[in-house]
Parts: sequence; structure tokens; C-alpha cells
Amino acid sequence: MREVCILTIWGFTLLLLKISSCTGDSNVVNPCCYFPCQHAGVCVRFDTDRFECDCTDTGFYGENCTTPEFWTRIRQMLKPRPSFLHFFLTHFHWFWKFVNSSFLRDTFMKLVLTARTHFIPSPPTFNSKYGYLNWESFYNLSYYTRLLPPVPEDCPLPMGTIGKPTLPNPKLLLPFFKRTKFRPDPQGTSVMFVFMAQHFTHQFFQTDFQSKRGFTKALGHGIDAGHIYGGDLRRQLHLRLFKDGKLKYQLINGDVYPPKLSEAPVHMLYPKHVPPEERLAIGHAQFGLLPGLTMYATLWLREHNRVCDVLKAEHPTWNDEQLFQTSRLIIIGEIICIVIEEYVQQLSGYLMKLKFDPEMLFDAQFQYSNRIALEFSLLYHWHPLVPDSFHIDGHEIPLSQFLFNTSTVWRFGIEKLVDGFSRQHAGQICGGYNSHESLLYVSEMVLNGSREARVQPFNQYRRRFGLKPYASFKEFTDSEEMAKGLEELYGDIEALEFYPGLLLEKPIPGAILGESMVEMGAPFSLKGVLSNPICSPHYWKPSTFGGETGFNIIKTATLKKLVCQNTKWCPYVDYHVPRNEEEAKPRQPPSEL
Ligand code: SCL
Repeated sequence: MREVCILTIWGFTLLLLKISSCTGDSNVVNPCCYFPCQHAGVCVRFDTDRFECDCTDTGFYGENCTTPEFWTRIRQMLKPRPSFLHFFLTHFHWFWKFVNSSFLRDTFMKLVLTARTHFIPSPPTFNSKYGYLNWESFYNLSYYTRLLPPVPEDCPLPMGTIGKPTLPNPKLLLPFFKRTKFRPDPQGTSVMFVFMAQHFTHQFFQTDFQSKRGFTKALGHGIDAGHIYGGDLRRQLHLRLFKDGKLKYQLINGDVYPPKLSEAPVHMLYPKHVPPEERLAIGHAQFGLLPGLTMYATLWLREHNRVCDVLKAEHPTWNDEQLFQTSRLIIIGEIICIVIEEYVQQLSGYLMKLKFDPEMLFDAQFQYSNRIALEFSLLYHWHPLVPDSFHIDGHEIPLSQFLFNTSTVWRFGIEKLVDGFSRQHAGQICGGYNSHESLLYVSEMVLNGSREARVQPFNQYRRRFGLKPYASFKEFTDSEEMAKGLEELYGDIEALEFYPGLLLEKPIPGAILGESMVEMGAPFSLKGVLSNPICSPHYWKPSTFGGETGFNIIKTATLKKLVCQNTKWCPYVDYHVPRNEEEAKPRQPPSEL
């Protein structure tokens, strides 16, 4: 009798506890929803209403990781603001002219690399499912990683505890993205850069839209040239010729192009109206989308086969497999070199001459592993780059007629496409009001995806990357209309979302990007590029690339060589539009062609 009684009381107590955890606790806000831990400290919830910040290795201590340790305080006092550093790096020609031609170039480059990459945790940490460390999130490469954990599911508001009860309808944000009048990038970036950006980044940004946001199909998590060779072995085997290490190709008007889809039956996304003979087989399923992408696919295919010839001449005993694999490593090296020394050079606007030299990091603390972050994939939606139409060989082709118009590639030929793209201005990325109307649906998808993934507010990321959070929308943008509109939609600058924050922020004066895009993009970018295995001490030597010849192809790779060693005549080719009359002179094919 007594035992039954005790059991009943126990049962009653358990029931009460259960009820309280269902109802009573809903009044208790998960303290981590306030994002209390500063300086990348980790918020851990204890009990229902208590939290602790783990400040390990942040350089700060105290309940919220706000008190700097001694050396942190010294560093804080000496460290210049990012805006000052950027100004310094983009001004004072005479200073950088001197630096670029002395040993100081290496010193500064090393400084840039280490200062940038230390923001990226490696091995990776959180992902879209897990706001705490665990084996699954480390081991499962199908996830993009995350720098900041998702906003906890049980927070009272979508952005934690600040802002409106619901986020604004994405459709109401699109007017701030939409182009009024084409605004060219003041740094003089060309359309050649635009297609490079799209072609290059789609090897590691392949969001899996079948799954929820936060998954990727590109398991290489970096520069693996999967967009050239196929993302998996099955695809690669279809694309290979199995002779001399080469890739399959076809000849059109006597020039080399990717093979017909019928010759290399891989999955490609072509709409019905594209005739079978115009469908090409390319490493990436979507690269029939735009002639600019097919152009780069063609250039890299020609370059791969050219490198195979160079290797075969030196290694007549090598079989197809070794020629293929070694050429692929050389192509990866060429991509990295061109990306750092020309692509990032153009993007950053730095007067310091950037240098690709993996040896710089051999004595630094640096991990040769990389995981693509969701935040990186979100921030790289740079559709404002795209102009309203394309100027090629005296023709003006509107964007709408460019889509899936593969035959444009051989109608003009690679030379004329490169020439036209390199002379035409790209759009300014940040500042808003510069996305072509037909591309706004992409921004809408990014907004929806970022909400589904519960990405933390923009200002949280400003803090994470050592930037001062914005105090108001007026400080964030120079457009009064936008400041007012965003204020109404979000209610509080602390509730502004990550992606609109990055894209709509006022650009740095005279620059293509805003401060946040530079300070958040550069760490992901440089970490992704330099953590490639070929940059590690056991790979970075001549034997990996078939000897000094192959090694030198990497070390001296340029965009101009990529084009002009694989075309009949050398067009104007640059990520910058012509800077002087000499470069602006028209180029024609020699008369015998
Ligand atoms: C940069 C980038 C990718 C995205 C955004 C910005 C950038 C340097 C020197 N990089 O590479 O500015 O510049 O890292």
C-alpha cells in the first residue's frame, strides 16, 4: 500500500515535471538566443535558463568572453581598423611599387594570408543541423560547414530575441536588389571576370536543392577541378578519351570544343529547345547555361589536352592514367595561380602584387584541409556583376538570348568571346539596385534558403569577423530610401539578415565590394585556395607534376597564357577592361585565318 502510494506520488511528480517542461518552460527564453558570447566564444545552455560561454582560445575571458587577456589588449591597441588597412592597401602607388619589387612582397603576402585564414576554423565546426560539435558533422561531407551555429530552434523570434515576429516577405526586399540603371564597377572589372567567378566557384558551390538547404553535392570542398573532370568517377570516365591522358573533344570549324553529349553520355541540364547536336558534355551539368561558361569549359579542356602533350613528350613511357592524373594536378595548380594572382588581385583592388607561393605557409600554423561553408556559398551570389547585354564582335546580345545559347560559342569562336568579354564592364556587386530583373529570383532563393538554415543576423557575423556592428540602417547604407525601407521591414539593425546585409551594404568608396563582403569573403576564399593538398609540403615539389616543366607551368600560369596558348590568335584578355589606348585597340584575326 505504501509502495503504491509512493509510486503514485512519483508518477504525479513526473507528470508535473513533464507538464512544466511543456508549458512552464516556454516562458523561459533559451539564453543562447541572446547571442551572449562575444569573440567567437561558444554558448552552452545549462538547465533551462542558464548558459555558459566557453572562451577557450578566444583571447578573452569573463562571463561573456568580453574581457581581453593581456596580449589581446596589446594587439587590440596596435591593430589598425580594417577600413584603414584597406585604404592603405589600395592607395600609395609609390610605396607598393617599392614593396612589390623587394623581399617585402613576401612579408606582406604572408601577413595577408595568415591574418585572413585564421578566421576559419579548421577542422570545420558546426553545420546546418548541429549547433554543437559532433562526429557526424565532421565526418559527413554532404554538409556545408558553418562558422556560426544556427539560431536555436526554440528562440522567440526568427533572429533570436530582436526584430519583428516574422521576417519580411522576400518579395518586399527585392526592390532594393533590383537594377534601376546599370552601375559599372568603379574598379574596372570586366565580364571576363564575371564568367570566371561563376565557372570557378561552381566547382565547390553545388547546393543540393533536393535536400534541405545546407547540403552540397561537391564533396571535394575546394579546388578539385570537378567542374572540368566531373564530380564523380562515373562522370569522369565518360568524359575521358583514354588516350594520352586526354579528355574527349570534338572539332567544329577546325577548333577543339567539348564533346557532343551523344559521345559522352553524362547528365546535363539542357532545356528541350536545344537541338541534340548543340548539346555538349561538360564536367559540370549546368555549364551549357551560358556561352561564357562553355567558353571557360572549352579553354580548360584545351589546356588539359595541351598539358597532356607536354607531359607525354617528356614521359613517353607513362600510360594514359598517369598522364591524366598528373595533368589534372597541373590544371588545379594553374587554377589556383590564376585565381590568386589575377582574379583576387582584380577583386581586391590591392596595389600590393599578390603572390601564389605555398612555401610561404610552410613555417606557419596552417591546416591543409577545407570545408566549404554555407555562409561562403550565400555571400558569393554576385548577380549584380551581370550586365544587361553582351557585346561581342559588334553585336549586342541581350541576357535573355544568351541563356542556353551554346552555338554562340562556335559561331563567334573563343577568341572573339574572350575579346568581347574582356572589354566590357561588369556591374558593381554591393550597394543594391544593381541586379538584372531576370536574376532577382536567385536572390529570393538565397533569402529563403538562409531562413530555412536559420543563419544568424548580419551584425553577428560582423562581430565574428572582428568588425564593428552597425548601429543603424543609416550607417549601413548611403541610400536614405533603403535605410528607411529596411528599418520598417526589420525593425532593428540587429535583426538584419546575413545576405541582404552583405549585398546591400554601401560599397567601399571606389570599390566593387562593401567592407563586410571583403572581410568575410577573403578569409573563406584564401583558406579554400591555399589549403589545397598540392600546396602542402609533400606535394609541392617538381616530381608531383612530372618534373620541373610541369611545376613551372603552374608557377607561371596566367589568364593570357590559358587563352593564347589554346587559340589561333591572341585577343585582348584581362579581368580588367582596357586601361589605355594600346589595350583598347581592336584586335583582328590574322588574314590567313
Ligand atoms: C575577396 C575574395 C573573395 C570574396 C570576397 C573578397 C577578396 C584578398 C587579398 N580577397 O577573394 O577581397 O582579397 O584576399
